[in-house]
Amino acid sequence: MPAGAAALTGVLALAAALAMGHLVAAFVGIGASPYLAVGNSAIDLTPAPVKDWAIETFGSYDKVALLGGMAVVMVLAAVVAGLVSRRSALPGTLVIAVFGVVGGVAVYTRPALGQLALLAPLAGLLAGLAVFRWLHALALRGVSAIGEHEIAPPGADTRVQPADTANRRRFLVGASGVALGAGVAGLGGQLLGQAKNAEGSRQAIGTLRVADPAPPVPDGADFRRLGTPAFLTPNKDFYRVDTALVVPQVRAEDWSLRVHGMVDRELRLDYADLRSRPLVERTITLCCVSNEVGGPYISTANFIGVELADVLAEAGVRPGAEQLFSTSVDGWTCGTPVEAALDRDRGALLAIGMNSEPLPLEHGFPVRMVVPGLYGYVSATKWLTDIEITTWDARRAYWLDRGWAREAPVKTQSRIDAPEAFEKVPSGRVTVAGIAWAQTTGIAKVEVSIDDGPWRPTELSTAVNEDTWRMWRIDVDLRPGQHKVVCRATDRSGYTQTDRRQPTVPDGATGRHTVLFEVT
Ligand SMILES: Nc1nc2c(c(=O)[nH]1)N[C@H]1C(S)=C(S)[C@@H](COP(=O)(O)O)O[C@H]1N2
Ligand SMILES: [Mo]
Repeated sequence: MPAGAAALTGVLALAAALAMGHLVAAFVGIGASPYLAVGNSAIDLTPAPVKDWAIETFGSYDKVALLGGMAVVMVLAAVVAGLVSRRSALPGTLVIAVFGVVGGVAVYTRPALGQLALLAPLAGLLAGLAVFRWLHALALRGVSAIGEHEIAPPGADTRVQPADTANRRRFLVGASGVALGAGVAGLGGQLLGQAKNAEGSRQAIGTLRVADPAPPVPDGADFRRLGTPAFLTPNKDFYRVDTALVVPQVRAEDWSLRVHGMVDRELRLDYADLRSRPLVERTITLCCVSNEVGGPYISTANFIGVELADVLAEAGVRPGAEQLFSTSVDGWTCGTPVEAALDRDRGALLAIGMNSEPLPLEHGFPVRMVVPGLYGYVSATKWLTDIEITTWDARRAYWLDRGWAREAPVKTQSRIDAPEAFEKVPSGRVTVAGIAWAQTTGIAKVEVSIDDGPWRPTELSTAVNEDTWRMWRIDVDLRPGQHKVVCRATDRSGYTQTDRRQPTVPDGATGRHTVLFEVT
């Protein structure tokens, strides 16, 4: 096959693969575009000095430079893949497969993309393979015609020449078709993706001006050097629980909230409206009803938003209303007791910010609910779009039909973070540390029992507020061997967490966290 046709075959297969991947990504989340995902992974994997150099050299064009550089490298690789496939399609097929795997891995390892995101690199891979094999076959057909022509005695067969031209034309028509198709698919993906580009919308929001900031978290609020979590959970580490396979993409500009049902005035709020109200910031610990005793589904953030009670007062909640039935853009629903939402002491928020940033997409951008003291599934609707004030009988929220309780206040609990289960620690003085929480009440004390011995009080971290977790620690002298530690929290109402074990269904696990470890 002529070198030109071979190179063109490689390049067009690449174009088809990237364009198809980009188009499918417009539907499953533009971050799944193999081109962008590889680019994003490249950014993450680039050593800091190189990154700094790129930013210094290219300024705000650093990403354009990266994507351009990637394009050059990929086109060169595609040309080579085409050239080494002049006899057989196998080498090029292998190169495309490798590209496909790289794209797939890049998409798979991107944070905040669901499994469906893999459809994009998969579609790209299939398109690349199909185009490559098809154009390759077309190009080879032209060649076999030329071959016949060359071995035929001169002047013996003049009809070969038209056949050769016809095959060449067929290849060129096919190649143009692929180029056009790839162009349309790529552009279509780009336009569709931009139209739904929630991350772009989020980036454009800028700083949220908070009228009433949360008090700074004091130094002694955590024992992170002893193994507890940091008091404020960084957004990227904040636990995530939801039913969304693909993170819903809502641009702030397109968002609105309808508040209706048993109200005097139906409200419709948009993002600009919400943002222009006096914003408050509250430090709140959120946790999930699916958290096992000792489990990880608990985190703390500074949430920024407007008072839910203010919005409800504006709408005028009618007597007899029992639940706030909220719905997210992806159809998930949640029922929150009206008293909890109206209770100003509790301080529920329509949150638009988290740890000084606009909400991250996976935590509900543009707007979510946060109600201190209630498990997330009855209070913390992400990607919120509708609140209906109604009765318990009129509406049933998502998890109710799946065995979970209608009302689910957070249970007083505690967890051991250090030592870890089955950890080997050096003998002598051993530090045991962990967290405890009793939202809306506050932690009064945490005790531990070592090897079934007496309960011993632990030192508590500086309290931040009653809606947040509190850290605890104690030093114990232990002989070498196996040891067991159990913890229990008592809240400010005087209640000590029960040792009765109950599973997470229907309204949250109970029991006491126990850790076995070894002193060596
Ligand atoms: N739209 C939507 N909101 C949701 C959920 C969901 O599945 N969909 N899950 C809820 C549950 S069960 C919890 S525990 C919290 C978790 O919030 P996070 O992912 O920001 O930590 O979100 C709540 N809000
Ligand atoms: Mo949850």
